[in-house]
Formats: sequence, C-alpha cells, structure tokens
Amino acid sequence: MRLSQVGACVLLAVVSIQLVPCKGQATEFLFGTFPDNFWWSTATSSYQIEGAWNVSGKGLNIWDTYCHVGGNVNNNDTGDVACDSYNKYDEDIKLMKELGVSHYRFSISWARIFPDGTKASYNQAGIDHYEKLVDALKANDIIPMITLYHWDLPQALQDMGGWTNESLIGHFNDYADVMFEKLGPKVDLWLTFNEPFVVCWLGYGVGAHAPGIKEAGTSTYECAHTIIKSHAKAWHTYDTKYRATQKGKIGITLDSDWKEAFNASNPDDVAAADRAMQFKLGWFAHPIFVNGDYPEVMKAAVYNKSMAQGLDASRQPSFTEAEKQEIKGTHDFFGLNHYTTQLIEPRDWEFESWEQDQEAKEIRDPSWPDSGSDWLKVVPWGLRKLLSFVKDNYGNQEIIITENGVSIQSNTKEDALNDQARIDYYRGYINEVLKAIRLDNVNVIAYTAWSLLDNFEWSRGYAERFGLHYVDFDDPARPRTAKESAKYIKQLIKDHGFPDTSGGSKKQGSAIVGLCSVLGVILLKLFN
Ligand code: PNW
Repeated sequence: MRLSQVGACVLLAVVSIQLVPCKGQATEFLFGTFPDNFWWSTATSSYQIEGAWNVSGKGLNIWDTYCHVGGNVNNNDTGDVACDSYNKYDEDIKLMKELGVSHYRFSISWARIFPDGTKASYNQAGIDHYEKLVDALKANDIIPMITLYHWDLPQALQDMGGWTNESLIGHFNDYADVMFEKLGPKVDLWLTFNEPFVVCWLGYGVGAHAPGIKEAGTSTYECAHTIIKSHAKAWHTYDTKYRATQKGKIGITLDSDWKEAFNASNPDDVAAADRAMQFKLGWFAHPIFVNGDYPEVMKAAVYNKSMAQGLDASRQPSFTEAEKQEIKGTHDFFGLNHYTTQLIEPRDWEFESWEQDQEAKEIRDPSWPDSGSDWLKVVPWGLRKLLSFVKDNYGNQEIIITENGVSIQSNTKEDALNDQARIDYYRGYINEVLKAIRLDNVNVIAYTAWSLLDNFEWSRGYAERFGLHYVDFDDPARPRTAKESAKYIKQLIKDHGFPDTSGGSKKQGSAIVGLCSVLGVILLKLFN
C-alpha cells in the first residue's frame, strides 16, 4: 500500500514535469548535427532585390504597376531600385561565400525574358543577365536553385485577367520551356511557383498584393486552379523534354503555417484545425502529391456554402479526370516555406470567401513572441509539427525548406545589426528541423534562410527587414552589412547543426531528474 503510494507520487511528479513543456508544445533543445548530405541555402526573389525595373528591354510587371500607384504600398515604396542586385550580384555572391551556403535560391523576372509575357516578345538580354548570374554562382561553387514565378507577372498577361485566365497555362509553359532550354544545362534545381496561396489569396482575394483584386470567394479559387495546371504542365515539359539530358529536379514551393487545435481534446477544434490545414496547404499539395484533386473536406465545404448561397455550382472549379491524371505526381521533392503558427477553433461565417468557407477561426496565443510583422509570431515547435504533417499526408517526400526567417523592428542601423531576436528565431526553428529529422524520421534534405538581404517586403515596403544582411536603402550604393545573425548562421553551417560541445544536454537531463525527485519527495510528504 505504502510502496504503491510512493510509486504513484513519483509517477505523478514525473508526469507533471513532462506536462509543463508539453503545454506550450516546446520540447528540450536537441544537440546534434544534421545528416552529412543535408545542405544549407539562402534566398531572395527578383522583384524584391533586383531593381533595374526599366532596363535592357524588361517589360512592366504587376508589381511595377502596383507600386507606381500611390497608396498601395507602405510609404509608397517601390522595387525600382530595391537592393540594386541586378547590378550588384557579385557583392551578393561574396556574402553567400562568407555565410558558407552551398545553394542560393533566387527567381527570374518573367518580364525580362518575355517583356509582354508571351514568347513572341523574347528578349535575349534577359537570358544573358541570368546566365551571368548562374555562371558567377557556379564559379564560386554555389549551386543555383531557380524559382520561375515569385509573383512578378508581366503586366500584359494581367491585362488579360492574370491567373484567372487559363491561357496563362500555355504562356507560363512557354516561359518555363525557354528557361529550361537556355539555363537547364547549367541549373538542375527548379521551382515552378513560389507560394501560390499568397498569390491567390493576397493578390486575388483580399487585394493586399498586386494585382490588388478583391474577389475572395471566386477569383481566389480560379487563380489556384490555373496555377496548379500551369505547374503541372511545366513539370511535364521538364520531365519529357529535358530530364533525360539535364538530370535536374523540379517541384513547387508551398507555404504553410502550422494550424494547431485550440483545445486538442475537443474534437471540433481538431476537425477545424485539420480543415484549416487542408484549405491552406492541402489546396495545392493534395492535387500534386495525392490524387490530382482538391481535398474532399475543402471541396465539400465550398460546395455546401455555394449551395447555401443559392448558386447552382460550387464557387471552386473542378478538375476533369484527364487533368487529375496530369496533375498527380508532378513533383521531385516537396518545397516548403514556413514562418508561423496559429491556434484554430471552429466558427460559422456568413460571407463567401476562401477564409470563411473553411469555417475556422485563427487565434494567436498572446504569450507567443512578436516579430516585426504583425502576421508572424515566433512559434518554433509549429515547424516540427508541420514537417510531420507533410510526411504523414504527402508520402514521405524529400522536403526542401525553401524559406524560413523573421523580420525584426529596429529604429537604427545599430539596432538592426544586433539582431539577437533573429538569432533566437533561427536557433529555435532550425533545432525543430533537427528534431523532425532525428526524432520523427522526416526526410528534410535542406534548409533555406529567408533572406540573404533586407529587401522590398511587398506591401510593407522596406519597413520590414528579413535579411541576414542590412541594406542601407537611403544610400544610392545600397551598401550591405552583415548582421549578428549572419555570423550565427555562418557558424551553424560550419558546425552542420548544434554539436554538443558543452555537455549541455546532459546537464539539462540531470536537472529534470533532480527536479522530479524533489517533487516526488514533496508529494510523498503530502500523502503521508
Ligand atoms: C513569403 N503573410 O511571403 C515570400 O515568399 C517572400 O517573398 C517574403 O518576403 C517572405 O515570405 C516574408 O514575408 C509571405 O502575410 C508574405 O502571411 C506574406 C505572408 C506570408 C508569406
């Protein structure tokens, strides 16, 4: 009797110790290194860094147009000059060398290649620019990873309706085909689209990004439909025309937050969180990685809401059987961008929109640290959960983390350079990647820090800085300065993770055992 009481008490003590970290979902820091073939990268995108908006035959794109209309972007900032990387890419490459990354992810400005978006307007100067960049990277032993579409659609294609017009499938394919043909002999990692979710929701749903359309219950879905088909067609073009000779890999980059049930023991919350994941990541990942079609729960939800509105068909377009076959399996890896997490509970919404169709509501735990962006709360453990979700739902693919990073508010350059909060973010999030690999057997093969440079942060202009390097946007020379976080990432890459040089994990382990015993003794006294 007495002995079992003691046992129960100690058990209770141990359980309560374990529960404390579980409540916040955080677990102990994991010391250790990444697998030998794991690689490190950093990233940018064309409109955000290049500038040179009207040189060498480049056509207008939707961000040129959007920024040049006053009132769309914070402070009326534009990407006209940005980091001037069109001219300063040699400097950028020096920064990458210093960081020690093996890869660099950047994007092509479509309107430099086809100024009016179509192949009839082919512009050799555009190809020449990117060829020089690729050559310079390779001369420095940095492997290029190219995104074909990071949001800067040629304006002439927007004038035809942009991604709600299915003729863009053919135009995107022509553009992709030319890029594979011209650069494919030197480039073997391709991404078709960056974050179609953001393109279709912020661009066609809430109108916070170019082209600024606010048709949240209709165009948003049409945009996604065209992009998924465009991705599939370009993937097949690579697969059938170039793969045998170029031997590269091609995929898509999807962004996802982690959606955690507000109350994990409430089945309604759990279902709402799953719906939210399906509406965000599943919307694109389910067709491409599962069966060529949208998730059932999403199709049903949009259909039901459309019927309730008295429409005679769902606001979400559907794929034909032939299209499903064409879309399914168009991946060589899973490209994933991740920044933050939300808590989810169910909610009935009355209006028609992608957001309200999912009947879920986002909540942010007030204890989560803020960043310099209102949408981005610092929640490292969400990344580990997201990686397991990808593994469990999309067939244990090779995952390339194509973006992860954080913005920080700073008032002075000195503030911006001493970015301890960014170091904490990277340390926490990258450690969760290590846990995903070592403890959960998720097949993550690479990590990309967003971003190499402070740059044009879309509708927030230059006010939100995500860079490992500070850029002085008031100086015409756009000088770059390494932040403390760049030094931290450099060391992390050199160490290939978090080698336990201090014996720290053992110390933490024995601290927990110590605490357990103390609690056990206290409980024992209480029960006696
Ligand atoms: C990604 N949101 O965009 C993009 O791929 C990058 O170009 C961008 O600079 C980076 O993340 C940081 O924002 C996002 O409002 C933009 O939820 C906005 C959101 C998410 C991602």
